[in-house]
Amino acid sequence: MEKTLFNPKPPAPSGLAPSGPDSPIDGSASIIAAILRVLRDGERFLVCSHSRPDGDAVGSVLAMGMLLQQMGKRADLVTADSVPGIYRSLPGASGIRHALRVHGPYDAVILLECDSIQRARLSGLENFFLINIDHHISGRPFANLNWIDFGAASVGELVYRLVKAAGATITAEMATCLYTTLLTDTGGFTYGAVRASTFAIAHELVLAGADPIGIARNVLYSTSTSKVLLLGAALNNLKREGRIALLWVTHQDMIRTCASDDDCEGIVNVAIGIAGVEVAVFLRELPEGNIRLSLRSKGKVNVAEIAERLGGGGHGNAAGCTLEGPLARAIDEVMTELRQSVAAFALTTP
Ligand SMILES: [Mn+2]
Repeated sequence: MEKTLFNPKPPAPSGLAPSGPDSPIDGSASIIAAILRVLRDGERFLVCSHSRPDGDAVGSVLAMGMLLQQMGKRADLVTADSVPGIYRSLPGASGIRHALRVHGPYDAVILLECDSIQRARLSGLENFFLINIDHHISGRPFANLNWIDFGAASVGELVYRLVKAAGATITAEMATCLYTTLLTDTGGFTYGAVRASTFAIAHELVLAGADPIGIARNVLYSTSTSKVLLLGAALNNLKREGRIALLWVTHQDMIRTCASDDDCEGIVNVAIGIAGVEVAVFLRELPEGNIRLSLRSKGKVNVAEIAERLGGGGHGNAAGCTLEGPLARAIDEVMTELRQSVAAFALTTP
């Protein structure tokens, strides 16, 4: 199989970026055409995303499934982990299966938001023609077709552009899924690759039937009691050192508060929300003793670089990695990296 490589250009400075949701912002027309050719020629597809799927993963998998359905194709939607509770009310969410192995036959597998095959945690993927659509800085051209655009606010934005290019209809159900990807990947339009075109797309999605208040209520105001209790445990461990904020929970905290994996999502955002903090990290002790880290930045420190040095990846504003325990050692390791990054930032800041 021939490997087609697409090299993303860095996004244009926001003041110079063409406006409007349909404007090609990165010369992506040829890769979109190549992807659509594969979709039109094939009959049966697998759509998947990373393990522990977030709002962008779930929303973009569902919208891609709806596009394929409109094109008269068969699409299996699969993730390695089940859909988090707050996204289960999305149209079609009950149709996402969770499995650890896929069989096919498939004409192509579409991987959304994955920087490698391994990120999907689904065995058997390597046997198929792979299409990779991603917007992470850590994105890699590992597939047969690669569309990596780190100027996109969400992978859902890229699916939106594919839907438009295919001449398909943005249904109310599709609009709801795509709007959710924008809302969640930008923290409610407050960080990430938010620009004028993000709002133009959101505008079109609301016109198409996405309910911004209902979606915000489902996604942002549906916190479980166990998550609030876990947040309390994390806040008890909050430490501040200059522009760095750090908080953590032990496995014992997880058991005591009856917290699930989902309940850890977003705790780091409380720490990055503190005035004067530029970079924040949330550490969680896993049952087997490893430590999962979530890093956030307000934009001056690139946490993707820090996460990559520690064996992980992500965006400049939001990244993650897993370190060996015990907790105290992982804290030392990440704090050494964070102090260096913040010191480098201070040198270049008046
Ligand atoms: Mn995303």
